[in-house]
Amino acid sequence: MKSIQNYIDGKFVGSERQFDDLNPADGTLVARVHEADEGLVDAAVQAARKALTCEWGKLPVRERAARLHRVADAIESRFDCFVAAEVADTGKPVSLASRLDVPRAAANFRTFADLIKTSGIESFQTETPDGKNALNYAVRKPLGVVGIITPWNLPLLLLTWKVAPALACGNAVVVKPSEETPATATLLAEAMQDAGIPNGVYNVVHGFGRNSAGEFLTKHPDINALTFTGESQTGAAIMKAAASGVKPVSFELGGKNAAIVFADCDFEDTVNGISDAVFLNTGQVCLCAERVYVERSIFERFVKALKQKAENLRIGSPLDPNTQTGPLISAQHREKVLSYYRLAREEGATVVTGGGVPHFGDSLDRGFYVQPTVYTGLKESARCVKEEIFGPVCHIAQFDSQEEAVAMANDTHYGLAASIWTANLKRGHRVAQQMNVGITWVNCWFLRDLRTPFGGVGLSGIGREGGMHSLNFYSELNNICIKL
Ligand code: NAD
Ligand code: 6OD
Repeated sequence: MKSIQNYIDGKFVGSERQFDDLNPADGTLVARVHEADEGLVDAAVQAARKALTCEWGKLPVRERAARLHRVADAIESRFDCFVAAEVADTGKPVSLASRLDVPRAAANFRTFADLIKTSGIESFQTETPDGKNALNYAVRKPLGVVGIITPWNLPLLLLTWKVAPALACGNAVVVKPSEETPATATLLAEAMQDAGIPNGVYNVVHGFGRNSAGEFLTKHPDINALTFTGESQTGAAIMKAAASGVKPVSFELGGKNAAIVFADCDFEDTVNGISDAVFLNTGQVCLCAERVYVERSIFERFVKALKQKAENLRIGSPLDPNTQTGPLISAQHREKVLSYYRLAREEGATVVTGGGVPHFGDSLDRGFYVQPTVYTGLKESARCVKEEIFGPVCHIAQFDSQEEAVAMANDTHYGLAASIWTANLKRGHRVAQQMNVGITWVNCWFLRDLRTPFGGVGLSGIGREGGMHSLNFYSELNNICIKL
């Protein structure tokens, strides 16, 4: 049986306590995972502290950047291993892991390696009271040891999104991947070794949240900053832990994202775009649109078209290159999604399509699949319209005016992403600027430029990462003022 170990100070480290890593497509055992206890988490933090004072902390920026490019090379040279590990852990289709997750992991390292070499810092010539001048400039320094905690939906993509800028800024990291998807974080350790990243710079501890590696890491006094992607409630617990040491936090949390479809949109492109926005990764992307608002004159046509898209999605084995939709991550998460499918009916929804579990007649029946689902007819106050479901499901409502659409889209405690679909770009700009979110797409969805700010407002997060925003989070600026 395969085993997945912690990675501490350049060594793979086992532990007595282990837990199962299951394949969501059929419930089979992928590996036994070694859970880090408090002692191992401490060893990882101390290894990271030591690494800061050794070779890594002294490397010139261009050499650090070169090594991060080598990490990207190492990911690319192990492409098939990363894809296979991500597919087995998450159940996502092999086509998706190959075109999104693994290429993005390499791109994350390349982007921040290049950015750290070319980024400047502000400077000011300052007039002084005695009629002379002073020069102010800032220098960028690492934060120290960064604790990184990540979820299961895009495990490698989201982990490297934080590891790459943290290392580019000269920090050492201790990462705690989701207990559901531990494999690629440990595989990344091998890429780090190939790339000549010194021992202790990248450490992995496996385990759960409360009373396990996640909590041990967030409470550790020698962590200098915490960056987290996951549920809003978990973010609140981590914030409490960070508060005692007044540690900086960066949070990318949940969403209940809206899409607004105007009657003048390019109909076919929009149906394709919304279908992706609702169903990609079986709806397990924080940016997915669970609320779709469609202008009344095209409402019926749109509902029919999205129903057809949902019913035509090829659900099946993640290993089949033609599969478009895999299972949900776990039996527990499937129960959560199915509880919302039941609730939608109780709340008076019209089931346009789906609402249940598909049947395959083979081993996939032991997997955690649900049907892609579309609802209409719910009140805006319904729990299914207010709460994040995180499955392949959306509710479609109609609107008559732009103001009404904007008001409904913004009526949420979340504020991660929105998308606007219209041929009228003036309106696209106007509506986009009224969205209370961190990211708005017009006539597209999840189109990423890694230099742009990424994050959410309200329950969707604190701070922004991406480009300079990442460099600013993962470093401290020391402003130096020189009287001339
Ligand atoms: P989760 O919050 O349950 O778990 C995320 C990570 O936190 C896991 O590694 C888990 O072990 C750890 N954790 C849990 N409790 C902890 C605690 N008390 N202390 C320390 N660590 C703890 O989230 P999930 O179910 O893995 O992921 C799905 C959620 O993530 C959804 O809400 C989704 O919207 C959100 N998400 C947000 C973004 C974003 O960029 N905004 C991206 C991906 C996922
Ligand atoms: O693309 C990214 O950088 C990013 N953080 C995506 C998050 C997706 C959420 O599931």
